[in-house]
Amino acid sequence: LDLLHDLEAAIRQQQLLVYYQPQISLTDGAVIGMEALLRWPTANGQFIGPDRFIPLAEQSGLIIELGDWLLGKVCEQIVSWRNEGLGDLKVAINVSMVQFNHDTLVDQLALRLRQYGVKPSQIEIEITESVAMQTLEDVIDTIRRLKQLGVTVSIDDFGTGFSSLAYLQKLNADRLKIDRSFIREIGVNEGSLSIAEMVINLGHKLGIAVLAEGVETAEQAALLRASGCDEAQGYLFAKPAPARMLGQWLRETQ
Ligand code: G
Ligand code: G
Ligand code: G
Ligand code: MN
Ligand code: NA
Repeated sequence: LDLLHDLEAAIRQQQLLVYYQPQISLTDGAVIGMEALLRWPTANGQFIGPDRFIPLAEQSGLIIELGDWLLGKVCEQIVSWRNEGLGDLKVAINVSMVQFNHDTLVDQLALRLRQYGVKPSQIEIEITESVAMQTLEDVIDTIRRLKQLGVTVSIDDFGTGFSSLAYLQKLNADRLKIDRSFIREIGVNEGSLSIAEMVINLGHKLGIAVLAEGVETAEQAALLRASGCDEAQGYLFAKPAPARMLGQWLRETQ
């Protein structure tokens, strides 16, 4: 309860930070987007991780306000990168179960996009496989409305849930993100690359792009590329960092 109080204060006082991590095409090395990741710095110079405060924000309902704040910040950043001559970058935003199920999600997005002059195609909504496995008709309908608005949708942490092929096809997502736990074991145990290959083939059969999360070594990237994986994200390319550092990284690498 104390932590929730602190979180409310931190949001009100604009103390939360948005870090960004690039997503890279394995075909040509181009940046296809950035994932926005929340950070809560504390007075002693350490961070409280989103794994701790997002569930708290969800239980209290604060997540709706926090999500709207993040969306505003991300739009502001997209405009700022554009003004710096870095082009129209795309940003992926994580949306939790409570946010995804809240009836204002699509309207909130439409409003912010218009307010900041950001194209809908510059936003991707990441939902976890567990969110995607709730009441089928509702999930399909929300994804349909998001796509109608023009934003894209990815399924995060893919492989940790139990979606079927038929189910995935109905969801009509734009991207599958292979969970980090499988990528970590590539080169260590045989089964992990097989699982990654199955997800890649599954995605491609359905016309969905596939991104590997948590790529840390050149060997992992090479094996994934050879297996037809479209995109990757991970420490090998860049760690999540504040926007100005990403701007610098973009100017140096692209
Ligand atoms: O960046 P890190 O590995 O610490 O993130 C831990 C978890 O927190 C990840 O599952 C990530 O999706 C989630 N997360 C990070 N930022 C946000 C956010 O803005 N909203 C939601 N709902 N989850 C987030
Ligand atoms: O063009 P289309 O919307 O079908 O593409 C969806 C995504 O699937 C693209 O981003 C593309 O990168 C990815 N993709 C990569 N390889 C293949 C493939 O062999 N077959 C299909 N259908 N899609 C692929
Ligand atoms: O669940 P989600 O995929 O949204 O969360 C991504 C999380 O993975 C973030 O917390 C981010 O900090 C972390 N991450 C990103 N790249 C790597 C990586 O290469 N290795 C590890 N261990 N974690 C990573
Ligand atoms: Mn994510
Ligand atoms: Na993930």
